[in-house]
Amino acid sequence: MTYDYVIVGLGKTGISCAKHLAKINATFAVTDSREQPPGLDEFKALFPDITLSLGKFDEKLMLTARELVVSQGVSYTEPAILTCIKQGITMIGDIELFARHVKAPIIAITGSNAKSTVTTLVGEMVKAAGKNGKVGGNLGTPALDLITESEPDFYILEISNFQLETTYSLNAVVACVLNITPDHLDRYASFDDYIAAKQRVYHGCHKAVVNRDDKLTWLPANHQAEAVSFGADQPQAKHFGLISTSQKMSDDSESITHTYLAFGDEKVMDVNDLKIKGKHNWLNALAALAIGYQAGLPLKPMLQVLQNFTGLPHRCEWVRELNGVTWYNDSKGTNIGATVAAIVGLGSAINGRIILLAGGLGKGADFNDLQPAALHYARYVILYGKDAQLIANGLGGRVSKVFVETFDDAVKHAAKLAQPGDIVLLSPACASFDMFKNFEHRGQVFCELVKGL
Ligand code: UMA
Ligand code: ADP
Repeated sequence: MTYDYVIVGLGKTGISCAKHLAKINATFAVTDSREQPPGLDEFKALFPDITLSLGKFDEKLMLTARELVVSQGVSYTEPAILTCIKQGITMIGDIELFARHVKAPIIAITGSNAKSTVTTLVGEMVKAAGKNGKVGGNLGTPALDLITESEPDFYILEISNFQLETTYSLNAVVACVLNITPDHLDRYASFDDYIAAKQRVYHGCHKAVVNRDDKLTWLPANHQAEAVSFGADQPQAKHFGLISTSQKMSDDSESITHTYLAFGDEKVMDVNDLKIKGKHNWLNALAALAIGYQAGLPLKPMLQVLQNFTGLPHRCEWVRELNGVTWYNDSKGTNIGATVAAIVGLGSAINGRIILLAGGLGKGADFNDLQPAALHYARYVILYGKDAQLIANGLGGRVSKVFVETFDDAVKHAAKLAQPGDIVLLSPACASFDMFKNFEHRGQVFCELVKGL
């Protein structure tokens, strides 16, 4: 028996691929290295007669496929997958299946951090402009689950670097790399390979949005697409940036500085009118405006979205004020770039200091990169989980740190160490899978513990 496709991995991605392939009457089988993959019950209910091989990657089965559809959480260096590639079997992912099938324009957003925040913002802006937009991808709803009989005006997809590796036909109408800082180094031979994966989002794109302050996000030199940039400095005409003005107060030497989101030399919004806080979120707002602008959306409705957007759960999410201490849940801070942004974004806006909770799976990161922000803003760093010692080594001797056994102890210790005016920030700079189901689960447990203080 041979199959059009063999799906590798039966999590959210695998299930969405099975449903799609059934809908287009393709023949397929499924394999997952686990005996009890998350999608098992749903799959058996939907596809009782489809071949399912569990407990290991079934190489024999995979070799009967015309194409492998590999879930992004499965490393493409798995021996069974490499054997198939050597036999000339194409390896694709869910985004490739999606791109081959849909007609409506795709807005594709990637980057080391801010993907979900900006993708959500652009989705809201498309709707505020009176257009029909469907939002999904790495953000949560698998891309294939967005497909229905009627096509929307736009698909707005958050795409991870793993998904980009197996995508060839994206041809996005607007493509954006928000920022690039090291992450997932346990799955890439080098940082260059990680950058190359991100850059794939620009393949065949009509228009691009790039980060002026991060050369790694810029279009390849010979690329034809028209690029609009966002950045922290004053923008040229038709680009997005920040304009700061300082007004001398009447008598004393004091002067107050106002910062605005700007489009060319036009000040379009005071950053204090944003509900999402921190300079990194000013840049996210600018990125969303630039992407919406490239998609042809009018400015006004986009600015209204920015005035109302309170941010996503687990991204520098305000949790509680207790005894003059403010608690924030930044559980989606799963790499050092994110945690540095959260520390600086929140730390620079308070007189107190930050008590940082960090730990979990370090994914091969170099925690020296966390030291400058921790030295400047942290009163203590409370460390837990598998790579706590690795983080401690990176932080060096001058950062005050405390090791705790359990996550519960981490929260209790933070409550003891924090002083009025301080912030306690969960931004682990690590993946959560050593102690939790995922980053959402980690954030939920944190919020429950904080509310229980
Ligand atoms: N796994 C096995 N054996 C298998 C298949 C999977 O052990 O045969 C394990 C792997 O450890 C893997 C985990 O299962 O890490 C999840 O793999 P998956 O690709 O099946 O996960 P899905 O449930 O399909 O969810 C994935 C993304 N999760 C991961 O890549 C871990 C979800 O993004 C995404 O919403 C979903 O696809 C739909 O696109 C989350 C994520 O953490 C937010 N993404 C990573 C990130 O943002 O850093 C890339
Ligand atoms: P992603 O989907 O890429 O993980 P999110 O919007 O979920 O992005 O944010 C993930 C983390 O990155 C959050 O912890 C947030 O504090 C941090 N973050 C948000 N915006 C930025 C930015 N512009 N630069 C660096 N880190 C950021």
